[in-house]
Amino acid sequence: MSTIDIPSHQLLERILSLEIVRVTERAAVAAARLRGLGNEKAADQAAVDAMRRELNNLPIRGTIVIGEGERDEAPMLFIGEKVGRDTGPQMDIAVDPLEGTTLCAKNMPGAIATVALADGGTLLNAPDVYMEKIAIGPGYPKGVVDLDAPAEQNIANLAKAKGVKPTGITALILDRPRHADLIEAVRKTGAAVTLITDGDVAGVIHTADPEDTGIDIYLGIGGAPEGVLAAAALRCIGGQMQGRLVLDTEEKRQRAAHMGIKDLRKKYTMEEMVSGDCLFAATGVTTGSMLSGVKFHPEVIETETVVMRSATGTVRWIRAEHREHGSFISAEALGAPGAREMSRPCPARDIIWSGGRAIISPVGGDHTGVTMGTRLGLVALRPVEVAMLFLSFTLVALLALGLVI
Ligand code: VTB
Repeated sequence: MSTIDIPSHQLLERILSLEIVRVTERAAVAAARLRGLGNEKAADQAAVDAMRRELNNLPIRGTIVIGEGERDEAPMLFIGEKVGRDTGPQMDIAVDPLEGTTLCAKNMPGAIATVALADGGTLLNAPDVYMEKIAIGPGYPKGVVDLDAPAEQNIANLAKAKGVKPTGITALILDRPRHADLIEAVRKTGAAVTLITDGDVAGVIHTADPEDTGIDIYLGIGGAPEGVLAAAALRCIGGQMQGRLVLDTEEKRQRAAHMGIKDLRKKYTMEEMVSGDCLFAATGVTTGSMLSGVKFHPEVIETETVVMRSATGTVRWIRAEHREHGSFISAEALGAPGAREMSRPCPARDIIWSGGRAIISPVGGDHTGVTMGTRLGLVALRPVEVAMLFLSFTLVALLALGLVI
């Protein structure tokens, strides 16, 4: 058997840029099975489990640097956890298996599964606190906006650099009471404000393509983990970003110090948050302005992923059709409603959920299903439909019997 020789310094760029897609795809599908069920925790847990499993398949010595929390509060993907096959390069990993848990639980647009891989020791070890953020896309002179400048100033500078009036600028801001003054200040300049309820990783990424997204600048306070992930993405596609941790209690300051942060008021540039080569990937869970959500069809699960490489700035949009459902966590394993009702063994079948329907797929793990459905091949049946079918068969049989007699 022939082997392909890839210099180790290209491993990250060449091999992992496709392997990483599987990581976010699996997490997205797992979370998507629980879309709209109002259970943020379950959806997040499903994504975490799936992502962790895939990360452990990668040929890397990985350390979770941005994760689900610190070890005692997060049993999996906690900060400091080692992942990968314990072979290959040392890598720092930032994960947000379900960015926008609320969006997923409410089946609202914009939930994603996301991950960033970077050379070991190059990602900011940020605690799970808030971060003040400002971000713009590529093509502007360095320093045209600044985290410490008033919003009015930033809008005016950006408008000038773009060659438009402030009315030609749109800022994206998380819709939170803490941003009331910021929103007012931006609107006073004549600039428009687009508000989002969650999902500021995608929010920051939007600034990279204002023509398409209509977003010129991201402003405001969001999660620090999301800040580092967004910085990784922007590092790949170009742009400017600054962030500062919000360490407003003694407990947070201690946590930050414990993680090696010396200057607690430091204003980080994008290059300081992600100081080496990195890869970023995100798969849509619910359809949003950046990515389509997971689609469950009878035979196929569809996903859409964006994967970016800082080394070359390549951005790949990968629309995948998955037929081997066995490699995804099944609905039943996740305790999706109704799964328990269908408890007859159905080897080599998987149940996928689509619009409240259990769909029995011809491939996959040894889960359970409606026997009738499996015999008919690839059909979607609700329990009530199975009962109707049974009744019809019985009626026909009785009629036939009557005719014979
Ligand atoms: C943002 C948003 C995330 O957290 O980072 C936000 O982008 C910040 O926290 O999707 P608050 O909700 O407390 O404002 C998320 O909403 C994820 O929880």
